[in-house]
Amino acid sequence: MVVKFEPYKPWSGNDDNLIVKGKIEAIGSPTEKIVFTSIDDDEYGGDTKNDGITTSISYWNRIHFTPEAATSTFQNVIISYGGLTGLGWYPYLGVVYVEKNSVIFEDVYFKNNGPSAYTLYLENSTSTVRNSIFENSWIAINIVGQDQNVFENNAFQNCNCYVMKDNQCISPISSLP
Ligand SMILES: [Ca+2]
Repeated sequence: MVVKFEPYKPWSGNDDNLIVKGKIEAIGSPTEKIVFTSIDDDEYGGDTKNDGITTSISYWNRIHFTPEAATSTFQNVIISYGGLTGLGWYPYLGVVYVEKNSVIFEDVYFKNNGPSAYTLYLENSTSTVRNSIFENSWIAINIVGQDQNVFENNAFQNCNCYVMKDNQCISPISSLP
């Protein structure tokens, strides 16, 4: 299954492309992944806009798990081209924003999300991130507030910072601007 999002429209008053107050059970398989991506991403689901090979891909913004949501699961999922391309001009909360909640990420391939900021934003979160890959991200995981998250066996490729906590990059230790 492929879910494609329209481009994010700044200042539209609608920053969440998908707001979760219930539960998402996105459970794919190793051979049939569930994909969340941009409408411009012709790699999955074909040329949705029927405009040929798209060279400039517009980013959608984010999936937001609100405090009232139940525990959700992403398993064998690809999440691509979310987030924002600009940094510092707008509150940035990642491609998946978990707010006072618990989400299980297992075998999730996060790629090309938020080249200027975060991919996964965990605020007072009790989430699990396991066997997942983060590729082409500025800050792969940002932890804010209480940290009762579990991280196991994740890989990071071409990320400036793997894990940031309380505005400090804790893995790897690096000097962020
Ligand atoms: Ca296209």
